[in-house]
Amino acid sequence: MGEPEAKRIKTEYELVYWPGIPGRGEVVRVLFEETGTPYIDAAKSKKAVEAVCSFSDLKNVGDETNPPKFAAPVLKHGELVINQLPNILLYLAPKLGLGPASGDGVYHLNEIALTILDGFLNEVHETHHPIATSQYYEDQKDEAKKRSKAFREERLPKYLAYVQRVLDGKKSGEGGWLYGGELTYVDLVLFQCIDGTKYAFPKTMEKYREGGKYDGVFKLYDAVKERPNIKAYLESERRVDYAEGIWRHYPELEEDEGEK
Ligand SMILES: N[C@@H](CCC(=O)N[C@@H](CS)C(=O)NCC(=O)O)C(=O)O
Repeated sequence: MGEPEAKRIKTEYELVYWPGIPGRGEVVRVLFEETGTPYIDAAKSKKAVEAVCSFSDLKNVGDETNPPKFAAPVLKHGELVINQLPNILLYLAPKLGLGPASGDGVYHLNEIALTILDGFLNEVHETHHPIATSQYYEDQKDEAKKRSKAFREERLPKYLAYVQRVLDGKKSGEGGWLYGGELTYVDLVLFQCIDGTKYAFPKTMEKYREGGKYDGVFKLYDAVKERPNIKAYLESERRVDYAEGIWRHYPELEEDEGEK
C-alpha cells in the first residue's frame, strides 16, 4: 500500500513549524542534527507562519495522498505529509538509525517517548497555560502559580523518578542510555525535554539535580549535550533561543522554591 519506501528515502525531509521558538519542532531538529541528516527547516523561511497556518486552515481537507492536519509540527517526506510529534518520531527513528523498524522495541521506545513528552513538554506547557491556550498568560497567572507548584512538587519528581527507573531497569542495558544499551531517539527526546524544563524551572531542576536521586537522568542529559553533532548544533545559529513557546521562564512560577 502507498508509495514504495525507496522513492521517499532519496527525498529531503522538510519540517514545518512555528518560527522563533524551539517548541515541539525542536525535538525533530535534534534528531536530524545528531544524525547529520540534511533537512529543510521551513521555520527559517519568510513564509514560515503562512506554511504552518495553511495546514490548520479550515478549508484544508488534505489531498489524494494525505488527510488534513490539526497542528504543527508537520513533516514532509516526498509525497508523505504527517503530523503529531510522536508519530513523526516513530516514522523517523528507523530511517535515521535511532530505533528499530519492527518488533517490541518500536512500542517500548514509543511508550518512553510519549511519557517523556507528557511530563516534560505537555505538562510544562500547562503550567503557564492551565486554563486556555487562547488566553494570555497574564490572564491565568493565579492558576498558573497553583499549577506550577503542583507540577514542581508532585508531577516533576514523579516523571524524573520514572525516567530514573527506566535507566535502572534491565532493558536499559549498559552505557547509561534509556533502552537497549545504545543511543536511540528517546535519549534525544529526553535531552530536549530536560533542557526546556531546566529553562522553565531552573531553581527547581537544580534542586532535583543536587538531590542526587536522579543522577542517571542528569548524566544522560549531559552526555547528549556533549555529543559532537549536538554540541556543534547548540553553538550554531540554527538553534533557536527559548522564548514565548512551550518552555517559558516566568520567575514567579517558582519564586517560592526553596521556602519551607
Ligand atoms: N499533540 C500534538 C500537539 C500539536 C500542537 O499543539 N502544536 C502547537 C504548536 S507546538 C500548535 O500549533 N497548536 C495549535 C492549536 O492547537 O490550535 C503534537 O504532539 O504534535
